[in-house]
Amino acid sequence: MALLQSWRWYGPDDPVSLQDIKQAGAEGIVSALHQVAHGEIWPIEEILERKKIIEEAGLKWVVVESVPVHEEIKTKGSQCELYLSNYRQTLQNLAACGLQVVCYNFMPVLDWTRTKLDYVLPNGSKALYFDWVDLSIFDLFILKRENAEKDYSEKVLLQVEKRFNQMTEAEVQLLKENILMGVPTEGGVTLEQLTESIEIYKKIGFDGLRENLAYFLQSIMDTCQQLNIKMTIHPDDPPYSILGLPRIASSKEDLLHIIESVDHPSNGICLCTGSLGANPDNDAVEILKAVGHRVYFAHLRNVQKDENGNFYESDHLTGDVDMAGVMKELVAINKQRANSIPFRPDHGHQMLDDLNKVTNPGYSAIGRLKGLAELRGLEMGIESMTN
Ligand code: DNO
Repeated sequence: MALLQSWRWYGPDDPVSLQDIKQAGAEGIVSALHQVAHGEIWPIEEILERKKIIEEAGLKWVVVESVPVHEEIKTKGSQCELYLSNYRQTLQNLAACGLQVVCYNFMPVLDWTRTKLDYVLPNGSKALYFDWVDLSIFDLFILKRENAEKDYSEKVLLQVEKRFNQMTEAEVQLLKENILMGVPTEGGVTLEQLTESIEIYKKIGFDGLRENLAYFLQSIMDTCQQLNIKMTIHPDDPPYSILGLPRIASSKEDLLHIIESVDHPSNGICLCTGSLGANPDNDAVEILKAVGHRVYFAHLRNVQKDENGNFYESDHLTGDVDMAGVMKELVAINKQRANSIPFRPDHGHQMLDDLNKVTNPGYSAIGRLKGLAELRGLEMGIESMTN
């Protein structure tokens, strides 16, 4: 039984069509109802409608990515119980439609963060990029967070002012938009909202956020068990605390803590090799070995870091992540499963014809097609050598 080759589809407005996805050779679709406001119950009719569109194209909706966790739950605010009850109802509606693998994250306010969405590689294709100096420019001069300079190395601080002074107004504006963007199609946050949230999370801190995650998981585990739903937490991307916000899913220790603190088979992990790989202390193979029994979904992507910790998203097979090692382990874990583990080529370079198109950052067709093709070949090669 091979891994389930999957593909993220943002829905009918995604510039990449279901037919494109079929041509890329994926079978499974990873999708979400991005039109539903965070925290609201996903209506059964809308889930069924999305499912029908996918099935009519000859594909299968295999993972829901994401059912966003409302900030009231993450911060355990006064409306927390209401949003927990909504979350459970959404899970019930999804299961009623046959959807049983759900991805989510517990990153405060911001989802994944990059400072540049069009980093040009030597071959002319474009990649997503994260740069600490740019992040500190945002933090110090745009967000103007109190005591922000304490969170950056001397090396970064030495460059920040000079680079900021050389930036045009348009470049500053773009940096701000990139960082505040969040998930495309779901809308980002404003500077004011971010500042407010930073204050709230300051009080919650690392331990408080861990407790809030455990509370969330405890509140939904019975529902998951009844419905046979597997929750998969997405690691922090990048795997660091940024802008003074705590992050609790960044390392092997964090992920082990998460699955042990609420020790239930439905409390699972989405192994995102690119997210984890951005920290030199993380070894994706070692992490997979430690938490593999709870991995129900994988994002396969690679990153190339420089000596200052900045990174760009590299080709799927080359970069700091030992993708062959990850695949070997994933293939072995998959063999012990009743259902194939879905994986998707996570992100891809904007290349060839896609350079002339507007697509969701990281989610153009051709770069992901290339990634999927390489990963599929890698899996097949590993399978043939182990059989
Ligand atoms: C980025 C994605 C993330 C992911 C969420 C899961 O490309 O991997 O936005 O979907 O963090 O909740």
